[in-house]
Amino acid sequence: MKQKRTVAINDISCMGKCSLTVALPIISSAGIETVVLPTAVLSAHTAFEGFTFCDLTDEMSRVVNHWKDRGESFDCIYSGYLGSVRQIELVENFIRDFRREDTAVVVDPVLGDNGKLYANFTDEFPREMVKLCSLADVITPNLTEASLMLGCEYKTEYDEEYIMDILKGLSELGAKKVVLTGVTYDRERLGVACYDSLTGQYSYYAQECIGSMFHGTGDVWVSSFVAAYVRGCEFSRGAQLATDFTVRCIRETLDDMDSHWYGVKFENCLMDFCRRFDEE
Ligand code: PXL
Repeated sequence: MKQKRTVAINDISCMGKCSLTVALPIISSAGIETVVLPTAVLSAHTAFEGFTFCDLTDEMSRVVNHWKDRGESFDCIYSGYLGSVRQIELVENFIRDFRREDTAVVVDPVLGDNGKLYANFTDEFPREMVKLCSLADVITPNLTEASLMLGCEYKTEYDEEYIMDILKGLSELGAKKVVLTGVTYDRERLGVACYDSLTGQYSYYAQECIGSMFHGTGDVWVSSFVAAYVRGCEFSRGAQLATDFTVRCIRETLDDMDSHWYGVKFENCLMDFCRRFDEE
């Protein structure tokens, strides 16, 4: 049987467990070939003081041209952390060049968290990200990224009607399916709100909220969602599996937060994760 193949476009934070160092093992563990297109190399992710950063935009163009010459193709194109407007444009062209009719394009519009744009991004960055999202089949913003892209106020108190408006607003940017992550209606349960604009279907899936902030969990969530989606899970079912997996990874880390402050122990949960697919 032909093996499914995803390309993950993201940075390599050499230490700290986010972006490619979680995408590669998680998507591979589901039996999917994971080709990588690194956008930058950092000594560690940006929560580590004194991190180094090497931009790879020029090298990305050379890598992409090689693949184009060879006529390579992908069942899924997944993009995450992008470092510049030029890189966003490069990914837009990548999608145009490599997308087949049955290619799933998943864009995680990494822009910020807790109501704030990440420090290294300019104000024009969200506008450019909107253009990239318009080419996607699925987008997976958190509420900060949604408000930055829609140009609306970031709220921490809201109801289902508000989330529905946000989901519809995001789908009007062009992506057919939207998953809004980090949604809580009561502060006790935290989860994801899904909207499929083709069927009009809305769903919400949440798990018990585990207080503090965990680095890299957005990337763990999207990587496991991509794995499930490429394995053929229905959109909202994929979002549920990804939520369950992310929560398991967080629980696995709780007893060791002092030494493991920078990421979650997803490694211990991979075996169970791939077994889930055989049960589906
Ligand atoms: O998890 C998102 C992410 C990806 N890549 C780098 C980051 C972050 C979040 O801070 O710093 C380099």
